[in-house]
Parts: sequence; structure tokens; C-alpha cells
Amino acid sequence: MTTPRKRRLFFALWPDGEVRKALASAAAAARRHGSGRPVADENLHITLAFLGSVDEEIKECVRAAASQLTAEAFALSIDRAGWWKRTGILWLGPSKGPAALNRLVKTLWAAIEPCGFWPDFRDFYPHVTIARRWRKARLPEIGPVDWPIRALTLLESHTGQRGARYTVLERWPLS
Ligand code: 2AM
Repeated sequence: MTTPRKRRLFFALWPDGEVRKALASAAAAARRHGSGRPVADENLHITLAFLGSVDEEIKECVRAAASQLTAEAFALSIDRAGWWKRTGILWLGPSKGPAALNRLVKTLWAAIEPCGFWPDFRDFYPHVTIARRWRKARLPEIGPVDWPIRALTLLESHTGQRGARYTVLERWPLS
């Protein structure tokens, strides 16, 4: 008997080419002082809901739920760098998380709850991880990156010897 294939999935804000470039250069500037393992430019994102390894049935359930979801588009300004000492994560994020972003995350968890997920938004702290195992020298000021949020994206994470690689499975526009 073969084991059903499971995929490691997450919902995220996935930047388009232009925003990705701007985030990549802010990330490079923020990583100038300190050392650790940089996240590749093509992997930069904000995780909204991490689902872990799920089978095909659950994947289809969350896809259907996301396609029914109504949430508004909004503007996000990535204007600060931060560092979590315990996890060694260096990140970029908004100093003011817009209410529309919190609404999106809550609505998303509520939509996928019937697929078997327990809402996990209490500790939601929007961030773009830009390095792991980071030893901080100092935190720089970063020029703000304006990121218009117009879609919700479902991604699959593939982990290999050379680190993580993400593929976009589906994208739903926000109204
Ligand atoms: P992060 O880097 O922003 O913290 C895909 O694996 C993404 O899901 C990772 O980039 C990570 O986001 C997030 N992630 C991975 N494991 C997680 C977990 N156990 N709980 C919450 N988020 C997780």
C-alpha cells in the first residue's frame, strides 16, 4: 500500500517582482551588520497561516475555503527591521500592522477551520524573515517598502539539503 502524498502548505503574502526587488534590497541593507543564514530573495514572504503537512483532501478543502473568502485589498508599509533573539530570526515588517491585515488572517483561519484547523492568530506577528541563525550586530533603519496587498497566496514548501523552496499553488485576488 502506498502512503498518500502529503504536502507542506502555508498561506502567505507573496510579493510580485517589483516589491520583491525592493524587499530584497532592504533585506541586503539590513543584513550588512551581523552574520547568519540569509533567506534567498525568491523566498521572501509574509506567512499568514502555516498548515503543516496535509493530504490531498485537506488541500482541496482549504483551496475551496480560500476561493469563497471575501477580504479587502490594503496597503502595507514595511518600514522596520527586527530580531528575535531566541529563534535567531532577523526580519522586516510593518511598525503598524494594518487592521485589514488582522481581519484577513482572522477571516482566513475562520474559513479553513472546518477543514480541521485550530485558529492560530493570537500570536500573529507579520514579518518577512530575511535571515536565520542571526547574530545581531545592530539593527539598521530601513527605507520603507510600499507593498500593495492585492492577493492571498497558497504555497507549498519543499525542504531539501539546500534549504527551502516554495512553489505557488494558487492565488486569489482581494477585492
Ligand atoms: P517564517 O519564516 O515567516 O517564520 C514556510 O515553511 C513558512 O511557514 C516559513 O517561512 C515560516 O515562516 C512558516 N512556518 C514554518 N513552520 C512553522 C510553524 N511550525 N508555525 C508557524 N509558522 C511556521
